[in-house]
Amino acid sequence: MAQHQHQQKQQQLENVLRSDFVWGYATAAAQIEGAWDRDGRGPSIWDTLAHAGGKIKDASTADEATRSYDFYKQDVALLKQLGVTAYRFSLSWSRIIPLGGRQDPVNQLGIQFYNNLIDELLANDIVPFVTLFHWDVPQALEDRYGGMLDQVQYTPDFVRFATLCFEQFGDRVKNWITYNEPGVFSLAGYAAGVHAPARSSDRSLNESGDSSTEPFIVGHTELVSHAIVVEIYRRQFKPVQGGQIGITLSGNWSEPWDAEDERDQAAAERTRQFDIAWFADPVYRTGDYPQCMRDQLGDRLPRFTTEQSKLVLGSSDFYGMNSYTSFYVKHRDSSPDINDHKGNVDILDHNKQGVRRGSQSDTYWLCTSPWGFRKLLNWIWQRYQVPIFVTENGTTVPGESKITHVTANSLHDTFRINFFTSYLDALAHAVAEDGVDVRAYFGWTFCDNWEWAAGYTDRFGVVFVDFDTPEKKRYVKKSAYVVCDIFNRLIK
Ligand code: PNW
Repeated sequence: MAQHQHQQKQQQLENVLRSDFVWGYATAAAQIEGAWDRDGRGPSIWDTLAHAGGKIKDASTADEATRSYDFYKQDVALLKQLGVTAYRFSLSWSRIIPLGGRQDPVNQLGIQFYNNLIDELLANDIVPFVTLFHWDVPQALEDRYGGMLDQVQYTPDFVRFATLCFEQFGDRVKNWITYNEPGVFSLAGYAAGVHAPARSSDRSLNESGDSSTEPFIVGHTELVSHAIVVEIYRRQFKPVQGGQIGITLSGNWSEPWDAEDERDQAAAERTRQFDIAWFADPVYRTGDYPQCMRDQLGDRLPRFTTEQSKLVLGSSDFYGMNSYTSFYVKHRDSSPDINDHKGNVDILDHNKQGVRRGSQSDTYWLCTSPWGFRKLLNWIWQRYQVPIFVTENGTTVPGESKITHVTANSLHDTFRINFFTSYLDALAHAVAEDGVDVRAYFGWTFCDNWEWAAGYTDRFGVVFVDFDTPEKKRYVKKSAYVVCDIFNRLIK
């Protein structure tokens, strides 16, 4: 009951989003393509992790996933049917360069696949938003030099991959995202050790790694290589191709546990900075990490050279914003643990008054909390002052993970409808009443897919996928139609 205290009765807004506002759904190559070893594709660190066993909840792999490699035409037709004006997807680096490195051969069949997909989207008037990196480092680079832990060796390899993509696809792709969620990639892969490449300090969980240093090294590699790629795009490609390029950051809203307690207010702000400003301050504001991170982490946080700092500052044409939920944050009196990455706080589901952050989804960290989404849009806009593209936002539905075969009931996803309705309402109010500049929105995700370490158990799609059928049959859920109606009402 208490959670409803967050919800206020608000008028239904109309025509508040720009007439050129684009919307659609986002996906990632590793989660949908399948065809993991077909037509010359090399393995990524996620193929290795899944095949090794023991790390994926349902012991599944992404070998087939939703088979969008085979069914991309049907998927584009379905996207069209759902009314979208844009589609965000990522490129599988090891499909394009199977071994990943700057001297390694290019796989023409990989290039061909993405050419086909891009052409199919354009033929249907759907604008492609292309992410270069969505967590799938080529395994060969991990084996050669430890992937992103080696900034010196990794960077020219990523630069070559990115440059090849601009050359091959940039005549038609005008919206580029370098990295998806550098923070989640670093923390889940190198601190918690639950994502590829599965490293952490916890020897009961992972063979190697150091949760106190590696996430920050990897984050630094991502920021610096992102900035180098953006500089190349702006100098060599943008003058001819005329597109835009940026980065997508994850971030949830942190609310003080006791709104009256200055220590909790400071703790919540510190957590926002560890969560978001870690990457956003260098890129949009100062060219350096936040002071509170330097204070807590000292020399474990890498330093930018003067040249790197100049390159990183201003290196994104827009703010790519992935956000799902909100948390309550309480200060701690103890000194921070060496493996802390959140600013030495307790992260809680309820505030001091016992109000819950929102209704629980099927995903342990995700509750419906649109009240925080509006606050977060405002915080980002005020701190960084660049146009916001919401590049991911969505939810699973309680109980949906237990459904394997489609039923009429499983397509009536009321919980997801409430999620999208309330978040889009919050977004519309942030634009119309708070003056936040939001220009794009992508729901996560198009169809149920391989949800990383959760395997096929977490269904984030607005399209249901029957994974037991050979053709991974798709069924549209009701939320897909509701989202389309909402944008028809909101866009001028
Ligand atoms: C994102 N969190 O990851 C990824 O970009 C997607 O590939 C993924 O499928 C989707 O969200 C749903 O999980 C996140 O803990 C993982 O706040 C965790 C969090 C946020 C985003």
